[in-house]
Amino acid sequence: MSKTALITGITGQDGAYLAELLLAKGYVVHGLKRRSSSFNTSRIDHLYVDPHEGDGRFHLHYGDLTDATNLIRVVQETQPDEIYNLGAQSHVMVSFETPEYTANADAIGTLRLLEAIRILKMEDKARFYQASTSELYGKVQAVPQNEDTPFYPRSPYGAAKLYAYWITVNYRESYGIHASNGILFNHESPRRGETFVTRKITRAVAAIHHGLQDRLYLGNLDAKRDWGHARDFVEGMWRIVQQDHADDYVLGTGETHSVREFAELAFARAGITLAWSGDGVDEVGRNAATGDTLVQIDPRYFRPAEVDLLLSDPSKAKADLGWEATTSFADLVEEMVDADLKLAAQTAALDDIGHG
Ligand code: NDP
Ligand code: GDR
Repeated sequence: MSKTALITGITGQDGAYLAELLLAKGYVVHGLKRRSSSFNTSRIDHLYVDPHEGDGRFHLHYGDLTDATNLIRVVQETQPDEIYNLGAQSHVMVSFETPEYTANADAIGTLRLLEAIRILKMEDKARFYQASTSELYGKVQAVPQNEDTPFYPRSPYGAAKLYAYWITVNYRESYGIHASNGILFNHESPRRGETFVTRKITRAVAAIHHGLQDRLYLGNLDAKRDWGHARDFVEGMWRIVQQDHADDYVLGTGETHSVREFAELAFARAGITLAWSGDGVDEVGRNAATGDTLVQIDPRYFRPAEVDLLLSDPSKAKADLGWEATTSFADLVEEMVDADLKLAAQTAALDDIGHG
């Protein structure tokens, strides 16, 4: 008998990789997608089988984490063995603009799903995975950060995810639900949303390379992140859910790099060496060969409170799950730049024939 999974956030970066992984393992996969006035399923369109053309194992349901009755109905109809709660307003900077909505979707949304399990008396059937985050560590208390490092969130997003983390622990301890947190450090891919810093950089590098853009505006170049590849991390999520006993795990690479280093490597992949000069908001990154300014600081991208340094200690995941990140920082940057160079080449070609 194949297992059934329900994924919230299936249209996002991780949802798409996780759906692929579970389908490859023989699961029936149900996903929650939001109604939108334009198509929002580009990351998962390749998985969809038109019901008129075949009996696929991949099904989408309209829904939203802010809508409890919808969640209860979808859980009841799909009877999942495993629920992966990946849905969230996931942008840290945007959470400062939309703190209440972020709390509603990311914190109370998690509670609504857990309550759905309880209301439907599925405590013994449905295992639950919560997409927790290294943003919980926030203001640096210690490095490297592991499952015992104290939390100190630095954004409405981090604070909402803190509630989601603890309510997941609480429902495990109170009601015996197999509920686990994956405390995941940053993970990226060519499918990464365009406004996260890695993808913003790789798209700009590609656009600059093809003459479609002159300059890239960034905020804090000195923030350091532990960046891995999303494909590795969804495998870790699945392994967490397969454990006999639910628990909380850090997943990360154990390496940290600055935004500046990411930009240097990304430009280098397109054959451009960056040379930095100036200080603070006046710092610029020039093309070392031509002197053209390619990177400039825009203070609009500075956050009201910043997370300066994230560095994981993923040793518990290695010991208990046999999980390790397999993609190096350099390979990640290369894959992302190469994918965006291809996309930019298509745009440039369309521009050339007057379709831009
Ligand atoms: P994305 O932003 O790419 O995807 C978020 C998903 O959540 C999208 O499918 C989005 O739908 C959906 N969503 C947003 N709001 C709601 C809502 N109110 N109801 C239902 N669905 C909603 O995020 P990632 O794939 O990168 O991350 C997945 C999860 O993991 C998130 O919870 C994120 O906070 C967390 N996380 C991510 C890390 C990372 O580095 N990527 C690290 C640690 C945690 P739509 O497509 O319609 O916008
Ligand atoms: P983060 O990712 O906040 O770590 O959250 P993001 O890529 O947005 O920022 C990383 C760091 O880069 C700095 N930065 C910029 N960030 C953006 N977005 N745009 C810029 O122009 C820019 N310039 C510098 C930021 O200040 C920050 O320090 C991601 C999300 O996926 C969360 O959902 C997830 O929980 C965490 O990773 C782990």
